[in-house]
Amino acid sequence: MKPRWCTLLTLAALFILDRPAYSGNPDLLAQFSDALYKQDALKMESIVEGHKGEMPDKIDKLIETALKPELTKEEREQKFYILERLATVYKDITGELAPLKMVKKRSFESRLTPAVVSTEAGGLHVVETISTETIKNLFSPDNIIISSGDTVRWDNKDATTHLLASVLTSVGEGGLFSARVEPGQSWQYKFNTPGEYYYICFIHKIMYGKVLVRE
Ligand SMILES: [Cu+2]
Repeated sequence: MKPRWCTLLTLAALFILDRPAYSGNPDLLAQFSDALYKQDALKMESIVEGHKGEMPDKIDKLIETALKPELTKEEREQKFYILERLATVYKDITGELAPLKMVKKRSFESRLTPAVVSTEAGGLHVVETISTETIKNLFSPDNIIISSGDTVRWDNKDATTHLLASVLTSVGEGGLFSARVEPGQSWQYKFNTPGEYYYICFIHKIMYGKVLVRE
């Protein structure tokens, strides 16, 4: 394990944020996050080992908890971060990847706006990268449903370079990578295989988008 400063700082911040919510109400996630903060791998494993049989079910329930609408964005991201670590330990112990994929998928989706069916003539759908007054670097629209054989073109309408579509195989299908796309330029991709494609900008890793390709 190669701890990096940013990871350690994130963990420290998560732990501090995590404390008030859980103190006095120790549960699986709280115990695990405590072990995670202490980098106590053995403890993390023993917590997962102790709940191994019920873990997929527990992870499903914990995902629902993380998606509760009353949570702030930070609280949600913190819960998903710990859940991802939990599901990773579960995968390492059992070899089962499904719960980890589900955590990543639901966490990713929690950052998107509701999906819209894109009905462009000729099957060419345009997604722009924009920055608004308040938010920098966005895909717009960020969550579209298209048909198999359609093409999505990403137009960089921003003042920064973006790597427009770096699809995460760890979350959904495929594995495509655009080139660097300078302001004013475009990049496009034809989706021939139905499935769920989750993508980020590889330069600004806080830019999230999804293309659902139907039959
Ligand atoms: Cu970007």
